[in-house]
Amino acid sequence: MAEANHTAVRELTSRLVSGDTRALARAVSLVENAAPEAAAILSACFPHAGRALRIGITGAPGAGKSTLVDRLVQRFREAGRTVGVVAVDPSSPFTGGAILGDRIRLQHAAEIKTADPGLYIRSMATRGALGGLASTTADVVQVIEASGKDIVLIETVGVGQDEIDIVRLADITVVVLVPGMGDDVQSLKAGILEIADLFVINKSDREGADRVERELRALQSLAGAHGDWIPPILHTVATTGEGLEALDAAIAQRSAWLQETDGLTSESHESPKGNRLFTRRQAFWREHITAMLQRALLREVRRHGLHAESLDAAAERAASGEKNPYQFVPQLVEQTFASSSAPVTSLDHLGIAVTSIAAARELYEALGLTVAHEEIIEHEQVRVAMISAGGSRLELLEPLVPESPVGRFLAHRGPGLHHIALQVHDIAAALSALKARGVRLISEEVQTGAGGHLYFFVHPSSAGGVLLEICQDQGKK
Ligand SMILES: Nc1nc2c(ncn2[C@@H]2O[C@H](COP(=O)(O)OP(=O)(O)OP(=O)(O)O)[C@@H](O)[C@H]2O)c(=O)[nH]1
Ligand SMILES: [Mg+2]
Repeated sequence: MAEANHTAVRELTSRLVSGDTRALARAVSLVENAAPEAAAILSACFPHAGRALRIGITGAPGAGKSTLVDRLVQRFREAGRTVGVVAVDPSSPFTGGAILGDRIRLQHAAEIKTADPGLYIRSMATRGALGGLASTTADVVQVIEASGKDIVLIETVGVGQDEIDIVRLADITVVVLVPGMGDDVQSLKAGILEIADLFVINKSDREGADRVERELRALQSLAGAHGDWIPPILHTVATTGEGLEALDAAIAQRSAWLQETDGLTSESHESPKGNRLFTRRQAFWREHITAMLQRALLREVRRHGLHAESLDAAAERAASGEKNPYQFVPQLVEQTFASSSAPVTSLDHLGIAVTSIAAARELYEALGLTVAHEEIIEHEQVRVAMISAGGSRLELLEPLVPESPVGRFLAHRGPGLHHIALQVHDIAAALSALKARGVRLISEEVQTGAGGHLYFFVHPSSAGGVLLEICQDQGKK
């Protein structure tokens, strides 16, 4: 099964790397939906990604972003450059415009079918995915890049932190403004102003474009130092294509600027390590790796106790005051790390066959050890007494009848070490791993013992002459 998946992923990625649009579309869907194959797909795409120029286009709803993207795509394609487009959460129809001659409404995540193999257009609408929209978009861009596109355009509606995070993954961020915003320029999210590498005042056929520019310049001068790039302000009319040549040129200029060394590093000019693009990509990866880590850790915590249902239960108990989240969150974290640090947590106990527990326990009690509990296990016809010994335990076993397994052991070998019990995190995995190695087992299934305790036994002939019990850790007791 896992093997089949592995082969399927390899096939899919090799098809997408060689430019197969259907394979690309399928891989993007799997990644967007966080399918089980997503990690393997991304990993296989990584060596082929990172070569495209990423251009982020953000701005208020209806500012003309899609119309601009459409124009840019046309120009890039005419120049022979291949293009991928990701429209995140489009609220208005994506204009296939000049490319398709039609306006197409994208309600949900979907592809726009283009006859041009050098162009791939995708809309995304995945909100609330584990790890966030920005992280998912970054992954989708990786996959599109791996398909060999020269340029990836990312369109987002610039209203919130999500969008700021998304365009930050771009190498060049274009912020689109429109006349008639009036004082709105003042209220533009500070974040948006800071991330802009280029400002485009679209719909410059309308009145007030100059005023927007004046306000923008005032804000820019207020903001003070810019480093050595002052974001240019361009005027466009996306519907007619006016100003697009200048925008194209400004993008090229910014792109060339990114290839230069930033003067801060001592790396040689030839080394990509010294250039600004590298610095920008490094900042991107720093953020993306952090997001990936958060996602991976959350997944791990969920595997170790915080399932979706128990999150609801925990929330309910926190709201009712029954459970203190400031205590249980650190506990959950500790539990996750304690149990994921090694495949075997500890030696759970040593089982010792005795003729009389009453007689045997005296010795341990004289040593100051306490007998935790004593009970009868009916189906094994044995009485057991557990003695805590540091982090581990001793289990005294007294047969109830001579024909019981422990009774027969005593008859053959006399009192002494009967078995060793190791604790594992995943008993089912341990069982199948041993089965796969042809290890001789006492029973082929996991057994349930007293108090729901899960265990199975490995035959001494496969375990160096000692009967070996494998049991599931049940969280520290
Ligand atoms: N007058 C004028 N209209 C424009 C211009 N650019 C775009 N439009 C129109 O503005 C409307 C919105 O354009 P879109 O390109 O869909 O805008 P958008 O920013 O992608 O919109 P969302 O994706 O919904 O945020 C459409 O009716 C366009 O035809 C322009 O330069 N001048
Ligand atoms: Mg749009």
